[in-house]
Amino acid sequence: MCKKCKNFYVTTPIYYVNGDPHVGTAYTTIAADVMNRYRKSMGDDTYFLTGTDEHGQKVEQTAKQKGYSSQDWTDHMVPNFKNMWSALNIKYDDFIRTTEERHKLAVKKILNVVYEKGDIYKGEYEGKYCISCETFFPENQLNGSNKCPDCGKELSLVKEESYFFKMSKYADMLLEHIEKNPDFILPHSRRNEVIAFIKQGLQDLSISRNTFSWGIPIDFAPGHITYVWFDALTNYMTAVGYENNLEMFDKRWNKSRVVHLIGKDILRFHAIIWPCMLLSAGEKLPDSIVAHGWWTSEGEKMSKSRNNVVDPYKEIEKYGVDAFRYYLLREASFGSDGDYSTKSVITRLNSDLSNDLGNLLNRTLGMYKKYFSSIIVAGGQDEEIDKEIKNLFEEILKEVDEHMYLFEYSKALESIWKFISRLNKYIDETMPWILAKDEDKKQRLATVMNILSESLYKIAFMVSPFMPISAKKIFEQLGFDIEVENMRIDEVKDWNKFTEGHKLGEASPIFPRIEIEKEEVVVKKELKVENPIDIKEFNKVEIKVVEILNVDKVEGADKLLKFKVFDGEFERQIISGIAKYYPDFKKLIGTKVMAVLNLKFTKLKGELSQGMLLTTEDKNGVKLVFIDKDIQAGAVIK
Ligand code: ME8
Repeated sequence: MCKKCKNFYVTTPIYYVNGDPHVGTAYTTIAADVMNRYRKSMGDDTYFLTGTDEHGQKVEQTAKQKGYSSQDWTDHMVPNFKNMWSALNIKYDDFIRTTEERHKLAVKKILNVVYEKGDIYKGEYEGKYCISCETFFPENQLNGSNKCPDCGKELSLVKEESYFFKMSKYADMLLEHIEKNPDFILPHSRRNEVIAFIKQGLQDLSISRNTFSWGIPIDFAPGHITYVWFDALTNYMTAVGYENNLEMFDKRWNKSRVVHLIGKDILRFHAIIWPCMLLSAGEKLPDSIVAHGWWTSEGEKMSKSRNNVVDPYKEIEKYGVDAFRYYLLREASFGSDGDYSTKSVITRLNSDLSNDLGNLLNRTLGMYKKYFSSIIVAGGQDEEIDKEIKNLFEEILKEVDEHMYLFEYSKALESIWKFISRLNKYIDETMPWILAKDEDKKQRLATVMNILSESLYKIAFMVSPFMPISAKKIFEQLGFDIEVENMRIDEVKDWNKFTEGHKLGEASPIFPRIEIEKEEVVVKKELKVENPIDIKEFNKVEIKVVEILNVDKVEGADKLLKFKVFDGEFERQIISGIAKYYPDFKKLIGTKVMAVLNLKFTKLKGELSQGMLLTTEDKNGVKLVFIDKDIQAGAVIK
């Protein structure tokens, strides 16, 4: 692991061009930008890549629907991404498009290397495919359903000649790598999910398609194009010279800390398929794959039909770019899901930015102006409380660095705000307004005011990766003209910036308070049924009340619980993946819940499952659907 590596390479997923960027894609891109700026400020030699994923059936279909050729459609969509990233103040080093020549050559190269290695063979693929997720689903992941387990959309049946990548061959090597490299998958909580998936047994991967043409042709397989994920994942190497600049590749891939930031939806592609491809190609694996959680909007899944997709342009118009960036990274901890709601945005921004940081700046500059006409005056010896502030700063720097190493943005900001709160308290404790009344205490007053001013300088530095524009404004109000992108940690460690005679700037509010009643809290929604079914279809599902007779863990499967239930006639065994939500699962014995009883029986982790317990899920987690105890087991739910 390249923990001390001074070269840092961060990537976002390359986004599909079938739709416009939105708050979800903005989130990952902002997170990557913040991390890139942070590492640069710590003295690293950084590289930041984003881009667009332009091939595949989904893009081809969208282009057709819109009346464009595939290439014209992608050309038409790319500026939407670039413009949004520019509006969000994203400073990437490269923007890759998978239709570029350099990428096509890189994909050809890796395919040929893997083929030469003997890891690709010809076969036939017959099975289900989700066009929306561009994913093949073997039957054992579907339990007889024809819906995509990830996005819920209808699956297509694919039957075609295909070339397969021997992914199964690399399962053990990958497991060993994951075990030996604890930071390979971050946050750590996501590691087990990947390990469990690999341990279920990896299947070889179909990596070519021959029933449509929007993709990269394969040299050794005439008539076939590359499976879009095999194509897309390679982008991370293309951009750093895999095919055309070996010197760059050595520096930016082999000798860098390589980090892929992604959403949890595409963790398996990055933590399983991609490393297996690299193992086969004989290349270094990325150092960390960091999967963040999912954003909902006002408590609901974001979707066009619900008309509740958060549009970053509107948000930055209302609150400003920096506030938007800050909110996203502060509100949800990076691995967890977050809910974007107008109320929480306003509450968060008013409390953290206007009250805590804004007030500290205004109070400090206001007092300096009042007591010393905004000209820095030399202070005296530090007292205990001043030393405490200085020590706290050292601690905070360390804390922030530890959190940022693990991509814990929210915790890093929390640490910075601990410093801000302490300083607000420091003002109350040192009471400059009292010191100002006493001529003999002028030097003490200057010491206190200098600690405050210099702390603000340090705060501006610490928040600059998150809020570069505001950081620059804080510096300006402190009397410094600084390019925040060029600032490095060594310049802020010491307490020596505010020398006698330095003139502070003018105070003006950087984070104005947002009045909640003025803000329109209107989310336009239209009542629409997304996948209508008729009553006959509904009646096919047998849902009944069952009584839980016993519950146990399933050996070797952390997530699963094994229920013995009574359905009014028979005892059944039902396996349910809810162990995490019921640590005291024995308490469930005797309760009555809802279950679907006419699902095909299936085996999970070798255990027979004769039905499915119904659950609900919201931001607090998953819960069984409990039924009044007076209702008998076997009662039909209709
Ligand atoms: O998957 N909350 O592209 P994509 C948080 N092309 N993040 C979200 C989100 C939400 N509601 N919605 C989307 C692809 N995202 C492939 C990637 S990489 C080699 C190929 C973000 O356009 C999140 O980062 O569907 C997620 O992983 C990504 O958008 C998916 O973007």
